[in-house]
Parts: sequence; structure tokens; C-alpha cells
Amino acid sequence: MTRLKESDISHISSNLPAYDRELSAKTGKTLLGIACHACRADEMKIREQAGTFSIQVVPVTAGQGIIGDFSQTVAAILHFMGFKARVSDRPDISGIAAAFEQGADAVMTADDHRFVGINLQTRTVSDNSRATGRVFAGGLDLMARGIKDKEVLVMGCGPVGEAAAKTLLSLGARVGLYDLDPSAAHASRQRLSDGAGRGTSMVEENLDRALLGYSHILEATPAEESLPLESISDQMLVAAPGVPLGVPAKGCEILGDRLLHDTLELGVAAMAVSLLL
Ligand code: 2YC
Repeated sequence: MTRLKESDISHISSNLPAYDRELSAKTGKTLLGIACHACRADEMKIREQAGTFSIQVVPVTAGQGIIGDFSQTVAAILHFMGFKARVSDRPDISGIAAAFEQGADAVMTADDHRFVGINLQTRTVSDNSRATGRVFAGGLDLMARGIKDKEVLVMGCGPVGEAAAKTLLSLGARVGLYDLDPSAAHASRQRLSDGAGRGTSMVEENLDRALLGYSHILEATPAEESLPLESISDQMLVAAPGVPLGVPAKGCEILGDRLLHDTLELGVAAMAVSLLL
């Protein structure tokens, strides 16, 4: 899991209205709308419930410690979506205890290993990796005006890529799995075929050859420039939850509105919606 740097997220809070407009242009839906689409939730109902749902964001000093602006940015994203959100006055256990004592409906908190939302009533745990994979798959579905029966190459078979593949299969896409470590791709394929649900995925062992055959890409690697410039065509649609962005700058220019990427917003939005389900 890539650890975010303050510079990855410091722009987010002040840019949320503009980002919402960018998402609408790319997918036809807003941040809340994409998260609801990915979670198969009714947007009107979620918007209504969010207004009275309080989420306490609790900083955690353990391990590598606090990332500047992280908790404040998470709270700003939640507030922008209409949730009652605030950062706890104290970090760690004191913050968790205060959330319960103050009757918060949920907490959102991250150590070096997991970033989760926890619904304090239902005990539902929404995991950032799963939510991020799911919401970027949902965003690709929207950009493609329906991903059903289309072929999608998932690059990176970690928790985010595998969650994206699972969602894409449930949407009726045909999924190719690529990873630098072929055994990781094979293990993902096995888990995906064991699980309920539909469709089968296949492992792509050679990236250059695979990229010749796919025009829908879900880039979920922690590598920069994982998508070679020469492979980027003017029909390609790319949903890229991977941090740092795996598309070279020139590639971003070519893709324009056909590239979906952020470092926190969509994943947090999907985590929050799934806490209400
Ligand atoms: O500020 C804090 O409370 C820190 N304990 C937060 C640490 C987050 C570590 N995880 C990451 O940087 C990201 C997650 C947002 C998702 C994947 N990596």
C-alpha cells in the first residue's frame, strides 16, 4: 500500500467543487453519484441519510505517524458530500473513545496498514482498498457508458486491483489480470473464480502484448509510468486508482477526459456510502 505524502493531498480540500465538475464531465455523475453507482445505492436516499450521519475522523500517531492534512482532507471530502464530519480533538485511542462518548455514528481512521470506516451501530467496516477498487471500476463503467461485455485490463493485482476486477466481473466485463509478479495475477484469478458471481478472468503474462488488445484499463499499480506512452491510444479509457499515477504526463494530455484518477476522493466517497448500506 503506497503511503500518501502531504503533497499528494494538500490540493484536495480547496478543489472539491471543481473536481466534482470534472467528474461530471468524465462520467456524467458527481463524486457522490459515482460512489452510489459503485455501491448500487440510491443517491437520493444516501444524500438524505448523510445529512444526519456523523463521522468522526480520528488521526493515528502509530507507526510512521500522522500525514499532514490527511484527517482534515478526509473530513472535508465527507462534508462536501453532505455528511456531518469532523476531526477528533485528540488522536488514537482518545479519539476513538470520544467518538463513542459523543454518540458519533461512525469513525474513519488509518494506521500504516489499513484505512477504514467503522459504523459504530452496525459494526460494518468499510476498507479503503476494497472501496477504491470498487469505485474506480464503477467510474470506468460510467465512462464506458456500460462496461458489460467489454474487455478490461487490470494492471496490478493487489487489494485495490483485485477489488476492481471483482466489481468489473459483476458488471459483466471480461477481465485480463496483469501483475509484475505472475503468481500474484494467478492467485487473484483463483480467488475471483472461487468467489460467487459471474464471469471469468484470465491472466496476461506479457504487458506489451496485452496492451495491444485492450482499450479499457484499470491501472492499480504503485509504479509511475506503468502504462507506456506508446500504448496509449485515442480510444483508450483509463481508470487509475494507483498512487502515484501510472500514466506519463504526455499520456494524460492524450487521454484528457478519458482518464479518471485521484489520490483519496473517490475511495473516501465509496467508504462513506458503504457505511450507510
Ligand atoms: O494521519 C494519520 O492518521 C496517518 N496515520 C494516516 C496514515 C495513512 C497511511 N495510508 C496511506 O497513506 C494510504 C491510504 C490513504 C490508502 C492507501 N494508502
